[in-house]
Amino acid sequence: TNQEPERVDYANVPTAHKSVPRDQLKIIKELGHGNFGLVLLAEASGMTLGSKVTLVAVKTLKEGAGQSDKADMMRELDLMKKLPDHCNVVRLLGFCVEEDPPYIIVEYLSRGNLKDLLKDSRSKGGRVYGNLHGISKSLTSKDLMKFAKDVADGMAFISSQQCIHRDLAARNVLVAEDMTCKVSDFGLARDVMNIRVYERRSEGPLPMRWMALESILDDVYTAESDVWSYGVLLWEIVTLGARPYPAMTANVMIGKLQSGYRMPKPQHCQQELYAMMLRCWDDDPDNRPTFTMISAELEKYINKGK
Ligand code: ACK
Repeated sequence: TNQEPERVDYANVPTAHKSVPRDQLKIIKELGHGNFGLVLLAEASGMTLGSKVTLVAVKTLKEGAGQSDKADMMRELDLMKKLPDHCNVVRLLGFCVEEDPPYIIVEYLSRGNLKDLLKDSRSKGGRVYGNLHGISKSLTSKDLMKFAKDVADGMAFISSQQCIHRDLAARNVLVAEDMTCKVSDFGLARDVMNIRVYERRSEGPLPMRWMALESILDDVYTAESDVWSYGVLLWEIVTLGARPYPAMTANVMIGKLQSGYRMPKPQHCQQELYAMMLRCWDDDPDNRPTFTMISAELEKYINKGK
C-alpha cells in the first residue's frame, strides 16, 4: 500500500453514496476543525471505480461532541445524499455511520477554502480593508469572476433542488486543484421540499454579516436570502477576503441595514458588479436576482473580457 494517491477527476466517476468499511480509509492528517467538527485528510482504497488509492476529506466529530452535533451531521449527510452531483457542489463519496465517530467522506479540494485563498493572494503591503483585486499578486479579475460564476452555478443548482444553504460565505466555498470553486458545508443547509420558507428552530451562533435582513429579523430563510448572502460573498471576492462591514459591530450593522445602509462600492470594483451586489441586498426579496440570472450576467461579464 505504498501506492501514490491518485488525483481523480470525479466528474467522470459515478457517485457511490455508499457505506464504506472504515478499514478502507487511512487517515493522513487533520485539515481543520470547528467547535465539534473535524475534517481529516485520508487515503481511500476502492472509493472510485478502477482507481486504487484516492485522497478524500473525512468530516467527523471531535471527542466530546454531543448527540445534537451528531444529529446535525446526520442531517447534513441525508441532505447530501439527496442532492445529485454537480461540479460546483462538494461531492459526497461515501460514509461510515454504523459506529461512532460517524464519517462523511467527500471529495478532497486541495486549495482549501476560498476566503483564505483570496487573502493569501494579496500582494504584500496591501491594506487589509479596501484591498481590492487591483493588487492581487496571483489572481486576475477574470479569475475572480470565474470564482463568482462557479459559486452562482453551484447555488443555482442547489436552489433548483429545493435546498436552502443558509450559510453561504467565502469560508464555505472550497477550491479544487484546477481552481474550480465548490459550495460546501451543509451544516446549516435545510431541505425545504415544498415548504419554501424555512423557520429556524434551534439557537446557535449565526453568520449575521452574511444574513439577509429578513433572516436576522424574522428568521426567514429562502433561496432569496441565500442570494443576499451571495452578494456579501461577491463583496468578499472583490475585496480579496475582507471582513464584511469592517469596524461595525453586528448590532450597529443591523440598525444601519434597517435604515437602508449598504456597504459602499469597494475601490476598483466595476460599477456593474457593485450594482449586482446592491440588487442582492434589496429589501424586497422578490426584487433580488435569482442565481440563474446572476450566473448568466457573470457569463456575459466574463466574456466581455472585463
Ligand atoms: O482552508 P481549509 O484547509 O479548508 O480549512 C478548512 C478546514 O478543513 C475546516 O473546514 C478544510 N476542508 C473542509 N472540507 C474539505 C475538503 N473537502 N477538501 C479539502 N479541505 C477541506 C477547509
